[in-house]
Amino acid sequence: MTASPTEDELQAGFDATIGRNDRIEPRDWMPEGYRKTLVRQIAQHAHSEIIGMQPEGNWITRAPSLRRKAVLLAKVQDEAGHGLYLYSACETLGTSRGELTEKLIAGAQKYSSIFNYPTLSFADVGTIGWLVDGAAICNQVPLCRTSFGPYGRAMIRICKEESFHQRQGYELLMTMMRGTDAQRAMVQESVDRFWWPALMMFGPPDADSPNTAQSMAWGIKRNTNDDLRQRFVDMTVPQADALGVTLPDPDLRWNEERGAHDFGQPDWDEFLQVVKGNGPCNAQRLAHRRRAHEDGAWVREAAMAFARKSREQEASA
Ligand code: BYC
Repeated sequence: MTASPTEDELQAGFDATIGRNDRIEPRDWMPEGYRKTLVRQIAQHAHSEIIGMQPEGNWITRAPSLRRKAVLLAKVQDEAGHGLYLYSACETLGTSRGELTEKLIAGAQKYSSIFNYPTLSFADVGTIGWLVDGAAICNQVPLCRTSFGPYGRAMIRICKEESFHQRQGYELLMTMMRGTDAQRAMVQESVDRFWWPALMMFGPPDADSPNTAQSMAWGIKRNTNDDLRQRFVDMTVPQADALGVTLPDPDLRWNEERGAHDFGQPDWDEFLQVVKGNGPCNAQRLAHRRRAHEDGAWVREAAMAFARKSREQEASA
């Protein structure tokens, strides 16, 4: 008979797996802090996908053509799918989707700050695709190599779909920029409102990010918040030039020495307020999510009853 491994041996095995850049799988031993950090990040990510359906969903009934409506419907539906993959990844860590949803609607778990801003014009649908999905791609491509298997595998499919979302947003904006002066002005006004909140999506500056160091040591995060923000700015500036829009940052310029753009800082006080629940749409987003959850109670009950009956029928057959 072999003795069960000690806590130190289990920790050493975990450290060795992380050190080799191999994946941790749900059946593997993991430190409680690692599990907790993953549940926190993946749940926030899942909630962002689900809450993120609201600002765009706002335009489904008013999309200007059947084609735009079909594209937008498909995109919003994709976001629901992303939420489900991520809740499933969380379930492999022992936390149910129901539990996480309860925490979200009680305001006890976060979701991305970006979805607390309103979508005031149809151009916002394009800007969200271009800037918000663009930022999401920058942040999420490295997460395909995250150390926890189910999270990394979910991210592969999500990133493929986000790339498609980004292109549809860019194509929408390009079409508007080739239209009338009023359409061009609508795009510029939308970009002016979304630029700074998009930069905030990457999280606080590294110096103020309490979780980054440990998450990087565990291979959960592969890059720091500031690195990814820089990557996003460098990727987006030439796209803005091609579109013919101005990014609303007087400090934005190419730095030859660094081989990267210098840029200004978002208003971090505003970020903190939005994360604390005081953004322009926080109350509206949570109220809507809470209502949808309550309205869906009968669907969940019916599905559970159906599953129970199917099991009983199978057992008696
Ligand atoms: N908004 O120590 P830090 C999408 C919180 S979905 C709100 O740097 P971490 C899409 C942070 O949680 C986009 N809260 O944290 C969907 C922490 O609070 P707690 C979502 C934020 O985790 C539909 C505290 O601030 N993407 O793109 O190391 C349609 C300190 O921060 C934010 C993901 O979730 C924020 N922006 O790094 C279209 C990606 N930033 O929990 C598009 C996965 C920070 O300690 N997540 N906080 O109380 C990540 O990569 C990381 O969690 C973050 C933050 C980079 C976001």
